[in-house]
Amino acid sequence: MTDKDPAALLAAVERLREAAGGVDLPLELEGTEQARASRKELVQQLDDYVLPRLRSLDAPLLAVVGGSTGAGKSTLVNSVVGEEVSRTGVIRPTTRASVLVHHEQDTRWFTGKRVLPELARVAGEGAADDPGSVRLVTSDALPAGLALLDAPDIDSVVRANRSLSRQLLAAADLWLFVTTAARYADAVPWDLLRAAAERGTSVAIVLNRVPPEALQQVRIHLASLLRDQGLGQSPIFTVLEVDLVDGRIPPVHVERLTGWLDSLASDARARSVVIRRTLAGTLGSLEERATGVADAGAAQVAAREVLEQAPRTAYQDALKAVAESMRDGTLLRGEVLARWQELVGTGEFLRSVEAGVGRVRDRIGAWFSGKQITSEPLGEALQTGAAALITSHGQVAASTAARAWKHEPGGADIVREQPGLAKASPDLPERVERLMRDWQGEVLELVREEAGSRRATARYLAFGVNGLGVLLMIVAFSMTGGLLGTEIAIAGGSAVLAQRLLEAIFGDQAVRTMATKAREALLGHVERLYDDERARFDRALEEVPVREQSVTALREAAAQVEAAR
Ligand SMILES: Nc1nc2c(ncn2[C@@H]2O[C@H](COP(=O)(O)OP(=O)(O)OP(=O)(O)O)[C@@H](O)[C@H]2O)c(=O)[nH]1
Ligand SMILES: [Mg+2]
Repeated sequence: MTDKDPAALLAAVERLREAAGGVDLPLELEGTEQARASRKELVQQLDDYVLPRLRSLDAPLLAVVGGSTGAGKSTLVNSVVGEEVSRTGVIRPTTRASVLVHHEQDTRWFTGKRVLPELARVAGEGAADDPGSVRLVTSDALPAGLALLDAPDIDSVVRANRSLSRQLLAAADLWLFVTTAARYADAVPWDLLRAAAERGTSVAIVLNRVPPEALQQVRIHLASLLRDQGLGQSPIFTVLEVDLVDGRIPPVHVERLTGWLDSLASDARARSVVIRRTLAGTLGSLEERATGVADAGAAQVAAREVLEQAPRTAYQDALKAVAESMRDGTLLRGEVLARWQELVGTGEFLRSVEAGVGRVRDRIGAWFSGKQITSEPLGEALQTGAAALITSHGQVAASTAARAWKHEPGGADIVREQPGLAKASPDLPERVERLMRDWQGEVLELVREEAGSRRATARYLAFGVNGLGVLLMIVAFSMTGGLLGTEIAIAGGSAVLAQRLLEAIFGDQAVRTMATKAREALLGHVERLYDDERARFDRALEEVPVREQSVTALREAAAQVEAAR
């Protein structure tokens, strides 16, 4: 920490706290779990330690006693204080919740939520085994200005202990690391010590339970290990293996340690050096850690964009496929063709129609008059065919989009939680039917409007609005691009014939316009329907909010802290 503007630094760290808490990591991507843990650690350390420390640099120094289970942490704290403030035991691990010992004068610093705000304060003897609590104990044996916190172990099988002890160590001005002659080379403590060294945290080591005959050797070895890890400056306090008196180490054996703690407490400068060293180290680590979280947030944004795109593509493809089938005559085959032939017959009439528009005009009325059959079955067949097409492409789109999600990072969980996404909405066929009815109404309206603008001819009357509507549907289902009105002979020429018949009544320009309108109206309906279907995917994504802006905010806040520290 430098002498830059402390208020600016505090404000920047406050912003960083908000921004880190605001980053969204809801999608299960590779590394997300790790990123969530990093974010939690970052946010906790800012709340537990960095912010309170920046707000009051002169608050008591908090020394957290950490180490392996059974190393004698609680025994040591009791011995330093000269009374049993923390339970010790033979069952591993013993300590589950933390105990914070401080001088009476310092009470105000710890009763409130200034530090470790997540932990409930428990006073006195009460059962303090809830890991979410910290028991506050006052002691005259400790000097004012320094508090000791007995933490759970860092390495037992109890996961809650491990995470709480790490949280507590992250809130320390000073790590008081307790290890034993038997276990000082264990891996877990060294991983933590290395991290502390890298960060610049103030660390002191207590080498406990040392057999007198091994003292020299073990101490030298431990010192060299510490040097290797960049902790050569950390003081080592050795405590000989002795018989406990009232469960405590006799004062003479912890004299050096208590003496050092006393001098630290009474020397404002020395205390400030320890405090600022750890604080500077932590402040220096913030940008990198925040950037790591921001990167994870950015990966979420990217993954989410991919997830958004997949259903869009699927439903666009479905709409394209429907449009294509309406163009290429697919809808005019099979049942439709059969009904059409029923209506107009085959062969001769068709050939006569192809011979020329003029002749058609002359013959239509005659040809149709007196026929018993109606255009209804044809209209039915047309609509049923189109409806089936629209429904099936809607179903394909749903399963395509869901399958894409299954294979995209972060998407699999959503599909697993909402298996219904893989199928079209249950009421899709119903809605398609309604859509076709609406469209039919519009087609008839087109015919009526066009007919109304000219006199009601005999030919018009011969077909009736419904019959002409059916013809218009046929033309609409066979147009290439809709605008050219190209006379493509499809499905036995039914489209050409329908077009000729309509043209005979309305003229070719009007027929082109009507067919284009009819076609576009239907595609418009289908597009809206598919939009609704796709919205189910959008809603599923809304439940996993990922805001790019929260990532940007975190990056900016991290850079501001870096500039202000
Ligand atoms: N003889 C002797 N026994 C000790 C000493 N320190 C601790 N013990 C015993 O070792 C056992 C564990 O001590 P604790 O103080 O409970 O250890 P801890 O590090 O707090 O353990 P956890 O709370 O589980 O993390 C207890 O039975 C203590 O009585 C010591 O210096 N000498
Ligand atoms: Mg303990």
